[in-house]
Amino acid sequence: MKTIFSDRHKLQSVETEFYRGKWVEAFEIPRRAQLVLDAVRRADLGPVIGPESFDLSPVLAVHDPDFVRFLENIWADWVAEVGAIPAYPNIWPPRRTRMIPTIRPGAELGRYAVDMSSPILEGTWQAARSAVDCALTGARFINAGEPSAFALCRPPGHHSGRDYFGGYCFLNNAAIAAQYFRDTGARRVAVLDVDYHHGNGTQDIFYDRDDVLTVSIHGDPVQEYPYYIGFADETGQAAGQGFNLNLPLAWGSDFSTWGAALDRAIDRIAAFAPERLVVSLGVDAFEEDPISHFKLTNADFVEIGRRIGSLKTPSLFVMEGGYAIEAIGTNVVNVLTGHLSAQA
Ligand code: 6XA
Ligand code: ZN
Repeated sequence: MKTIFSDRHKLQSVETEFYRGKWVEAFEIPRRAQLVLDAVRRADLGPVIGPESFDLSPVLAVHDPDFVRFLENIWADWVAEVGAIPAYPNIWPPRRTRMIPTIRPGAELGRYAVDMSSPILEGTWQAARSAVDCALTGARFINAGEPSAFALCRPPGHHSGRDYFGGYCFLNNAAIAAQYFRDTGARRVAVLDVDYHHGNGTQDIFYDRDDVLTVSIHGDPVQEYPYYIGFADETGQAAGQGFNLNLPLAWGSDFSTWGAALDRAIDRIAAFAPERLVVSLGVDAFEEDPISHFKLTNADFVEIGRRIGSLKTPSLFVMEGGYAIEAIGTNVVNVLTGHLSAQA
C-alpha cells in the first residue's frame, strides 16, 4: 500500500492550545505525522511518495469560495493589523445575525472558525493545501487501480465544513477526496469516519446528497466534542435522507461496543455498494489517548482494518486524529496491515 506524505505539514505547528480553560502543551503536533511515517517505514507497508500538486478546483468543489479566499488571505490581513503572531478568533457572531462581510481580520476569523483549536499561522494555508494534495494523490492511485492507499494528511480535515473550520482542521481532506472520486467517475462513494470525534464537517458537506454516504462512529455529542451535532437521529435530509449514519457511543466504550457499531457501519456501507470508500482514519479511540474516552487496544485496530477490508471496496485512508504519541504509529499501521490482510 502506498503512503502519500508531505513535509509541509510541519508549517502548521503551535506549542500550546487552549484546553479546558488553560493554555496547555498542544496535542496536535508535527511529531504525530513523523511518528506515523516512521511506523509505516518500519512496517514496510510500501513506498512513501510525495503528493502531486492540484489546483484549487477540487477544494472549491467542496468548500465555499469566500471561505477558501479567507483561508488563503487571513494570515496577511492579520499580520498587517496585529503582527506576525498566531491568529485566534475571540469573537463569534451571535445567532440570528446577518453575515455581512467586515473589513477586520478578527471579525472574519470568528465568522469562519467554530472554536480556538485551529490557529492560523504563516504556513497554515500551505500546510492545509499539502494535506489536500496528499488525499487527492491517494485518490489518483486508487483510480489507477490500487486497492488501497494511505494519505498521511496533516493537518486533519473532518471538522471542516463547506464554510467553517475548527478542531485542528482547515480543509476537509476526506470530503475533498470523496468529491474527487465522484467527479472522476465513481457513482457512489462512502465515507467511514472511525476517528473518536464525530466527522461533523463531512456529514454537513454531504448531508442532502444520496451519492455520498457518510457514516461516523464517535463519542456521543451530549458529552463529547464537537457537541451539538453527531446524534443518531441525524439521518440526512432531502435527497440525502437515509444517507447519513451516526453511531454515537458513551465514554468508556470498548471494542465489544465499538466493534458492534463497526459491524452496523459496514452493513450499511455494503448495502450502499459504493465504488470507492474513504476512511477518515483517526486513532484517538485508543485507550490511552489523552483527550478521548474510548477503550480500544492496539490489537483492536488490526481488526478494524480487517473488517473494513471485508467490504472489498477500493479504499483511501485519510489521516485524522490520534494523540497518544507512543502508540499512534502502531495503531495506524495496525489498521492498514489489517486491511491488507483482508485484501489477500
Ligand atoms: C478541540 C479539538 C478536539 C478534537 C480534535 C480531533 N479541542 N478531532 O481529534 O478528530
Ligand atoms: Zn479526533
